Amino acid sequence: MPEEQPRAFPADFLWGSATAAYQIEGAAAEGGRTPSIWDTFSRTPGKVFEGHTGDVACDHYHRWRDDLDLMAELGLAAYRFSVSWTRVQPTGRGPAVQRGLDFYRELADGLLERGITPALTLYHWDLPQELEDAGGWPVRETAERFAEYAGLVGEALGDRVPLWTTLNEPFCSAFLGYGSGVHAPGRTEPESVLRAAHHLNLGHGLAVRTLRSVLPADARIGVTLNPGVVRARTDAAEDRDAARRIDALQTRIFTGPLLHGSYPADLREDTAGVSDWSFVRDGDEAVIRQPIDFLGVNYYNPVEVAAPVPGAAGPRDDGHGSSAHSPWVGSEGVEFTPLPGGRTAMGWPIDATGLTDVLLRFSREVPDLPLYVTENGAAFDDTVDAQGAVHDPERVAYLRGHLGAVLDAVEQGADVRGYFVWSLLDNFEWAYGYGKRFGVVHVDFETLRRTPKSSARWYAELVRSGVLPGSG
Ligand code: IFM
Repeated sequence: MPEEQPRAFPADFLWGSATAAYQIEGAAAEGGRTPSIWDTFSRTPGKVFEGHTGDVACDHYHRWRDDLDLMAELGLAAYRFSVSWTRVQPTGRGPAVQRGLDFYRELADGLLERGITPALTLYHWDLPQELEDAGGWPVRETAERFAEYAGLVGEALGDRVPLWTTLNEPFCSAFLGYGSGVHAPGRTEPESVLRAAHHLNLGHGLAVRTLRSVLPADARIGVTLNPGVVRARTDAAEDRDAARRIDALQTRIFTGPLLHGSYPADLREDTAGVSDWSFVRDGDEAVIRQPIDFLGVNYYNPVEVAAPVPGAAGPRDDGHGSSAHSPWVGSEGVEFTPLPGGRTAMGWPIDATGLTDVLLRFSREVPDLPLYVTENGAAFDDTVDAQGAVHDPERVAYLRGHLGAVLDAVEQGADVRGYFVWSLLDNFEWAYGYGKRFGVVHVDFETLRRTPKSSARWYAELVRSGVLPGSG
């Protein structure tokens, strides 16, 4: 292997870490918080690994000051966290609960006191259960409720949070929540997937409009997607068509209306057997296409697909968990082929080139829109050694490779403004419970003790120097 030289990041590059409310906070029944769809789902037998729930999680709700001190010790410049909707607005309707807002206000102040920029996400999958009982994201009113909630949080925190994200990975909310059912609320209804995707988009558009009316003029507002990096197994027309279909479902169903003001015609054709799309009303696409200030990109791995095999039952391994129900509505037969090479503990292939590709894609598609890598990281089976240390060289290698991929994109002209490692802490990894560890900081889920892994130290040095070390 040729020796790699050290490479510098742009001087004003924003370095951070990311988490999400249900994955770390715990205190599920404190401060007036009521159940979200993830509380209900995690209590449903068989849905989450070993019946784990977010009841305690990392107990960040009580330990947030220590967690902020840890971030400061690591020299992090930004922290991406999400607000638990039911902590702020328990029923998803009506006035806010002051205690809920105060928690996030104090958190933001604690960050600012430590010189860390707060980056707030409004929705990281924890829909109030009451709104799900009223129909959930497949129902239009949920979009309106989301905008109302965005306004409450915006009014309360607008003076101290400069970076705002409406949704995190709406693909997962719609396709895994209502299609394959591996995420909350666990429904398996093909048309609901498309309805949910539309109402998430609409909720984003309405929320951006509301936020613009309550936030200071210099607040920056964006959305975070997990766009698919979908490669065709061969150059054959059928395989390329399979890649086009999956790209439409994972990415363009969101970027179409969000960035360009309309749903792609091919997506509507592919799904014509599932829905007539009459839930899209005149004017909706214009509402969805609000000017935004940045696009957040979450990246973990690429996928490779091929044309449906006659008689085959659909995806072998689409990387989104196992279910008898395909999330790929209208394209259920597309085959996902396993990729060679290393894998993380999630079974996800390790291939950093996809991160360069996805950043360059958006840099070409929306050249004036700044990009942030709002999540990137890897789960490995970390263990604590006899000295109490956690050495995770695979994660260091993963991060090094992917940060090199970010630089490759920057050097080819992509306007990437920052990077948030997923995740600060080991946490509740959704249907995998506490069985998968993504943190750069180890959490002992018995004692809740935090131990920075060697990757945290490696990342801290990168943040300090702004230079990706060479391999020599
Ligand atoms: O843990 C999740 C996060 O909540 C959303 N993006 C992917 C991560 C790893 O699966």
